[in-house]
Amino acid sequence: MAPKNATYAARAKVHKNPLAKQLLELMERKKTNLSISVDVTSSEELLRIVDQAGPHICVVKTHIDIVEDFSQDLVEKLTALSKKHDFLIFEDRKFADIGNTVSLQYSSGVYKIASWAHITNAHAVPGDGVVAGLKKVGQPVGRGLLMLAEMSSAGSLATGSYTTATVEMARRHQDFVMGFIAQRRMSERDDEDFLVLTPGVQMESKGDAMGQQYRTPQQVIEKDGCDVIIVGRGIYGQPDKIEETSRMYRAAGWEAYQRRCT
Ligand code: 5BU
Repeated sequence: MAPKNATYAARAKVHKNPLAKQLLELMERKKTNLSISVDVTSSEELLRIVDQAGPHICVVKTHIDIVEDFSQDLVEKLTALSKKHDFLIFEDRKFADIGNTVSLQYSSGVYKIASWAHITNAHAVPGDGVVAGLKKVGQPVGRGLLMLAEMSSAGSLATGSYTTATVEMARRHQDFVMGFIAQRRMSERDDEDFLVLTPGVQMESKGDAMGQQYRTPQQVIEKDGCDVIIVGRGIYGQPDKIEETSRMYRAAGWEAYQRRCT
């Protein structure tokens, strides 16, 4: 892996995974390591939030199955916003079934996730077949996969040897797996460079009533060596201040990255 203090630009130059390279280039070009998680149930509200946060983010993370009025029009508009503001779309689907099933869940059904989400993620619990099933669908159309190596929630079972085995699984599929959802940097090896995208980030609160645990951008990026902060309620929780709050988290994330690089 590139040294902890390597810049996104330097890592982009040599990265072999196409989606990881694309994201690192985007982060450097736009000077942001902020991803917004837009967990709202209306298409109109989702698009409004994304349009306002758009200038400040590198990734929009969705849970498309919570949108009550989902339609193909939503994904077309979201895709148009991703071009307008230059960000990638990450559907936080957390696939966790046998390869044959996940390949159908990823390509088909109501959502046809692979047709619009640049990035998705999967649990390692089914074994390598889950990656094989997603790769079969996603790789030919240039998609990337994140493995869930750790979770932000209290009492998560994704720790210790499970996390280690997840990293091993990712190593076997580096042409498709671009990195991890985790709470810290996952590898110090200099022959690999997995991106780490980290949820459970907020500056105001330490957690919620259902086990979510928050850490600050400084802790996540500067101390624990993660690459992207994922912020949900910390931004969309104040619907009238989306632009302002996104700007603030973007600045906090980028300053933490710059301190890490020096
Ligand atoms: P929040 O509002 O910032 O707490 O939202 C966090 C988002 O990240 C939400 O969509 C979760 O589903 C997602 N998430 C998480 O919070 N923790 C995890 O470990 C993983 C995903 Br994986």
